[in-house]
Amino acid sequence: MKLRILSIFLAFAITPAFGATYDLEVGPVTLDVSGRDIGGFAINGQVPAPLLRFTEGEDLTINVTNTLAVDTSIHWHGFVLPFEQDGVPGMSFDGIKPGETFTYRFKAPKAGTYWYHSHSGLQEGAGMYGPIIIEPNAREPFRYDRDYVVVLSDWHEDSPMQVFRNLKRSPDHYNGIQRTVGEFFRDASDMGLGGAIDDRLAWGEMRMMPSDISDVQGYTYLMNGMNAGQNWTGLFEPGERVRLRFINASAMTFFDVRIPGLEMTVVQADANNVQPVTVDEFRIAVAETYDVIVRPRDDKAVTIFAETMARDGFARGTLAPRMGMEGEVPELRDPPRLTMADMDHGSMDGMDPAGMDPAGMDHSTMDHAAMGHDMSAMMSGEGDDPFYAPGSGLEPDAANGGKFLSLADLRAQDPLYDERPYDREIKLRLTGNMERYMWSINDKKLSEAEPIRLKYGERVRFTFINETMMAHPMHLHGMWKIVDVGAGKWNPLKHVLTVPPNVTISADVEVDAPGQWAFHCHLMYHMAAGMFRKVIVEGGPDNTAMIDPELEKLWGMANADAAAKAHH
Ligand SMILES: [Cu+2]
Repeated sequence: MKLRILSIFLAFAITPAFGATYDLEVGPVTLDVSGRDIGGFAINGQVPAPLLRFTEGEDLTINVTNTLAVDTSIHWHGFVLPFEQDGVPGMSFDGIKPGETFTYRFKAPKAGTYWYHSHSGLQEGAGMYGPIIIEPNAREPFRYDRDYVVVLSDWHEDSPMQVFRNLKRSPDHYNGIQRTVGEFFRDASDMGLGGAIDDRLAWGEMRMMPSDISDVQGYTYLMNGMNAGQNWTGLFEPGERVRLRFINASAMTFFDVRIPGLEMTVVQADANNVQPVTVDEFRIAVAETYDVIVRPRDDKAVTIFAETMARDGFARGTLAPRMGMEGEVPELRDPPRLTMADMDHGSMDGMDPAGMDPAGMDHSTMDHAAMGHDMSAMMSGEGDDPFYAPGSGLEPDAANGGKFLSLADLRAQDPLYDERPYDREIKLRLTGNMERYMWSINDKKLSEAEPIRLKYGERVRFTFINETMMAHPMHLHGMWKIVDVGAGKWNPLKHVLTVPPNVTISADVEVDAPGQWAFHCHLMYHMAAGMFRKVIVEGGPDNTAMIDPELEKLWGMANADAAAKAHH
């Protein structure tokens, strides 16, 4: 008996965060950020939803009440938690019916910048997303004086359902940068007419349009819910270190982010600390997060400039010593153009930093900077980044000619898993038919495919082979992807792995989370079109007890939770 009391006492001592209760309400909202009132979905009436700050290891109780006329859900993006709490209707639970309250209960995961969003229908694209900060229990390996969340998002005047219908009817409906006849003839004179014609034929065979850098444009781009004119502003004292927690909560938009005049030191990616790397610019894919530290020393304002990858617009905000100040706002650059050079699906040589590496090779001694390259690309001065297909025209450059962050630069600060060989490899070809707006994995959409079955305790290598002309930010729920950047035990952990066109990237997954999990492209309309798999993890401990049963009894939670449990 004495022992039991002691153990309860210890449990309290180890978990100082007692566990607070949070109440969220999902309901309709009207927003005017594009020049007129448009209806959407909000959490607690806000777009973005309120910032949630939890402490690592905190026992969370989150009541989500649905006041909509349709089902809803909230997914905790990037969280490692029991699968019943993951918030994906049809996989983790039944969803939250109109008028109902669902109680989520789980422990806050490890410290970092995260976000949350609806996983029902296309609600995320209509405003249901918000930031989360998990405060650490221990000291962080970097210093800062203040921090701001910077939520980037895209807002369309057409409802997400309307956008999806239009894409299905005519996939180029929202693609404003299709190649024109004029461009074709410019190509013709550059390449010799024959080359241009071959180029055209090749694109036709692939059923892709040559400018499918992004398939939905015409959004209003937002920073913390404000458009460029509303100019979200964060204050600083000159000389302070400011931590900016970038979250891309867009439905469909990649951003290239820079702060002209300031270097940014990247210290975290997807909630995992990385060895600091100083850059002038970085790309943030849909659903990724990057934490950077900047140190403005002068008594003047600087612009946070988040230009879309397709260069059809930007989100903009300001860091300033005083409210009302503004920095210079740069011009949009020209959009990148896909070219056919080196786009050979048959052989992936030279553009395949991970896949060319047979199992058993010592990763830590591989020099991808040298090996991942195509020689012609190196000689043309292109191809610094092994994670873009050489000659594709897609590799980004920093606006000031400086350093642009590459996936290859990311190194774990403190590896979470021991290094070990993977047990087996699963190849996933990312596939699509742009003419019919169909997106799939291994040519099958969710409804046509068997779930991917994994065994608890194994380490599986997922090799993603992108056979389409668009980048796909692939998101696995519940488990980290250890991305093979050739750094061995220092390979970084990510929850979203972007696979650019015609590139192959591998990531290992330590299968340590029982249950059923969603695995999908995070471009909302690609997900909706079928680029999605259910992953079933078989075996392992029964992971359904979220809270120590002893404590649960002590707090009388077992009864209080009866109604919520009846939903499962
Ligand atoms: Cu996709």
